[in-house]
Amino acid sequence: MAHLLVTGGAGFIGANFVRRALAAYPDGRLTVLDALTYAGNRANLAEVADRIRFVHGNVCDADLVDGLVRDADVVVHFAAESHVDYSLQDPRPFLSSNVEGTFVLLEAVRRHDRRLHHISTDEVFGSLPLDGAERFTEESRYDPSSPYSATKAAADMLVRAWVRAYGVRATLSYCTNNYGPYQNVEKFLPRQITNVLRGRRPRLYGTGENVREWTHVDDHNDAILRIIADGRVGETYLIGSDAQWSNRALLELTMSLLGRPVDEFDVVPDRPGHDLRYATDSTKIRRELGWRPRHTDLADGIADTIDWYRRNEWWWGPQKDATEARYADIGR
Ligand code: NAD
Ligand code: TDX
Repeated sequence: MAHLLVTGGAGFIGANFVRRALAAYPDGRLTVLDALTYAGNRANLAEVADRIRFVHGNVCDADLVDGLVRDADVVVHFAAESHVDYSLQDPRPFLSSNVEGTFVLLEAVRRHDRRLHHISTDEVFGSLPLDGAERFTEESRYDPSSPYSATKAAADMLVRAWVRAYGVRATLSYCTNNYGPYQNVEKFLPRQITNVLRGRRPRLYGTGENVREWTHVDDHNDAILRIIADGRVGETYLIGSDAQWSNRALLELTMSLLGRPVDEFDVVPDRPGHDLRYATDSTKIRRELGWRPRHTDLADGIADTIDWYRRNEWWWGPQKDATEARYADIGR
């Protein structure tokens, strides 16, 4: 395998990607660049620490990035500020990491003519009406609702322009909501699971009717490996499992899997600008690259995830109080 440079490889999806890429290519070389923000944790890579080079640094550091990109063949760009609620509270780090960081990386990739895969999100397409069968496609119009999704959209626009203007060899993918091990306790499922494990009540925003499509992190990462291997340069790919659930229904499922009464949660004030529904049509990657989600039973996937959080309180425990204190500040 080529030498991979993985930005954001100490975060949730990036660290799962690193393990998956090394399992798929046991002789591969892999370098991780990660700033170790509150969301990055070297413990996420402990099992593979002796098989990778870990560089503690920022994607906005042009000199550092230039040298790392020069030494790599393929760059997989996960590094980003990723939490919508925090972006509403303080957008600045999102502009720097998500927009400027992508710019710095693109310039290095352009100088050294390296292959880039850029990780985006279905959130850049905004909100679908709750009632209706419409789904996002690769042709959907960008219409972001939060500072997070606006900065992800801006980064995508830079990547698309660098492909057209400079012939940069890049692909982009837009995945739906991920779940699985090592997800930060700020996100919906880990927050609710760890609340219950700590004897606290889960917190549902607003009516809870908002719909998200849940894709297992390993399915997302398998799709990325397919795109790196066989994706067409300049193309964009949606990645989604089709498992669309309202937050309320998903919370009830999670409560029952935790062995708790399904209505034992609090309703809290809604997120401003809360997108109503995300749903994707991922026909393109299925047809062109033969990708399929393997985790097709969401209840099974969540049961495994609950089990992981039960067994790994050493991992999430230290973050939990600070995360809930931050939520208390914003009243959610
Ligand atoms: P995460 O917050 O768990 O991890 C982000 C990682 O990036 C952390 O390790 C952090 O330290 C690092 N990072 C942040 N800013 C950096 C910078 N300036 N320089 C270097 N490293 C930096 O996020 P995640 O959930 O793993 O998401 C990874 C990527 O996938 C993001 O680009 C996100 O937009 C995208 N995405 C996430 C989801 C999801 O459901 N979580 C879905 C679709 C797309
Ligand atoms: O406590 C909560 N209660 C609640 O009802 C939290 C944390 C969230 N929610 C709702 C908001 C959303 O409708 O649950 C849904 C999921 O929330 P998040 O986990 O914050 O995810 P979301 O805002 O949908 O964005 C996620 O998917 C796309 C990731 O955080 C992004 O990084 C990714 O791009």
